[in-house]
Amino acid sequence: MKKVGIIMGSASDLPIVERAFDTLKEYGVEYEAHVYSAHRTPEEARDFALTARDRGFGVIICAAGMAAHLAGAIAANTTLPVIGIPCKGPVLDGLDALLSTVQMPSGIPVATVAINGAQNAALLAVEILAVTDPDLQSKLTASRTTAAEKVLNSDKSLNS
Ligand code: RP5
Repeated sequence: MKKVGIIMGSASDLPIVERAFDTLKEYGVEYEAHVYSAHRTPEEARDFALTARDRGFGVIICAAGMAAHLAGAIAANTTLPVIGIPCKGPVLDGLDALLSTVQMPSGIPVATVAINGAQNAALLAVEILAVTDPDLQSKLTASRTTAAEKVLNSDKSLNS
């Protein structure tokens, strides 16, 4: 199975990104995480993107806050799918990172999840890998069934 690459712009993003680690572990998906900054360590970020496909990665998740250009900078150097997590920073409630990540000009896509949406980023990565992995697809289906049952049980308990 292909691996998921997870890059965060700063160690300060780790508390948000940890949710993605947990989700990938739940699905038994191998991942490799790094702290690489688009502006503080541009060479390392670029090298990761350039070599990721040959090193067995199938998708890359990038988490960054403020003027968050990490996902775009990674996407510029790979044709692997890139998922961006805009991280909430000390000002503007993460709107700065959201717009910086989601508003990619045409030609270089970044699939952007919600502000701090690390779980969905991981799930989207799993869904991408599941396109060619029936076992992973079965796990995703089972998880959706469990989630639906939980909602329906909540509904039932309201009216009993
Ligand atoms: C971004 O700037 C990082 O992704 C982080 O969210 C934000 C602040 O970084 P630190 O100053 O905490 O290292 O590059």
